[in-house]
Amino acid sequence: MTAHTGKARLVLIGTGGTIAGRGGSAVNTSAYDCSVLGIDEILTGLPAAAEIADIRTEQLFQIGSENFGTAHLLQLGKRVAALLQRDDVDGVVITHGTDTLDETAYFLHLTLKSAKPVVVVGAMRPPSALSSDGPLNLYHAIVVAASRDAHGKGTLVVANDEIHTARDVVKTNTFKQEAFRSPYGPLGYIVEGVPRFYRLAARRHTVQTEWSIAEIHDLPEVGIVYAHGGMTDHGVRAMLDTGVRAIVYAATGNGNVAASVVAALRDARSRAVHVVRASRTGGGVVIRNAAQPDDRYDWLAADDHVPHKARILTMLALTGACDADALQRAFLTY
Ligand code: DAS
Repeated sequence: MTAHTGKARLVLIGTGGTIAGRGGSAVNTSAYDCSVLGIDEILTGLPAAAEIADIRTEQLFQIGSENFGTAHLLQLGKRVAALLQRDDVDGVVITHGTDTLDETAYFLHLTLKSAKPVVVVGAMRPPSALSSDGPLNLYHAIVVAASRDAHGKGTLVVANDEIHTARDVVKTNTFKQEAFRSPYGPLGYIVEGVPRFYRLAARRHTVQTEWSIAEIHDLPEVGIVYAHGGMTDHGVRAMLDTGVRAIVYAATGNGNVAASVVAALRDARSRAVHVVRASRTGGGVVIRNAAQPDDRYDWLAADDHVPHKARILTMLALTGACDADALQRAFLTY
């Protein structure tokens, strides 16, 4: 970067998504082409950002986030970590598709070893649409990443004037602008271009976790099986044949497992595949040994992690000690 102007020095990484999308007309708020605008083009449409920070851009990917795989997580994490190590980088903003934005943000939250702000941001409407949320979300993300107040708070997600911790935030709607919600509420707001924090994430993150992106070269495969009425064991048995290291069972209610599936999930353990009971409800906790005898079956309870966040945490936990006690501890620590 060039001479320091005194403003925060940020790197803006583009990865695609609706925030980089374009519709045929201004009324295409839900049907449009994703991942077509380059990150420079997006930033050019937001001249106010230059008043806040000195911003350098990088186009890392140009894909819908439904196509993010573990290789993308690793490549993005390693790039962000390398940038955060530099003295001339004060923070990083990542533009991202909204579909799996919460998963990527949680992965970074658990693996980056820096207190510098990292903000992940997307949009529910492309910049070409009437009342697009893209420009304001991005402006707010830049404002947050440039703020001293955002230091040490882990990876943050900014949407709809709100600042969320990556641990809690979940995409909860297919098309509405208020799609991103945290079960315990946001950490703060951005009001008139100024971040205001009101609370902190209680669980460990970034510099306090046992994982460093620098040391992770591969992630084990973990699958999710979604429970429903009339459940059979077909999904679990098919997944067992794929060689997964763990299955997150997106159970009904508070982690109930249909009698028709119990034997297949017990077979999983006899094949050294871990079983994580999470809930498909999207809220609340799954308590160890409550709905199912986890001690007896050697299964795990996901606490309040939604199934797709439980998958991220399980993949990371499996890069270290693989015994069930260590995995269960991870769900209660992070
Ligand atoms: N295609 C989806 C994605 O990239 C759309 C979005 O960004 O909202 O996640």
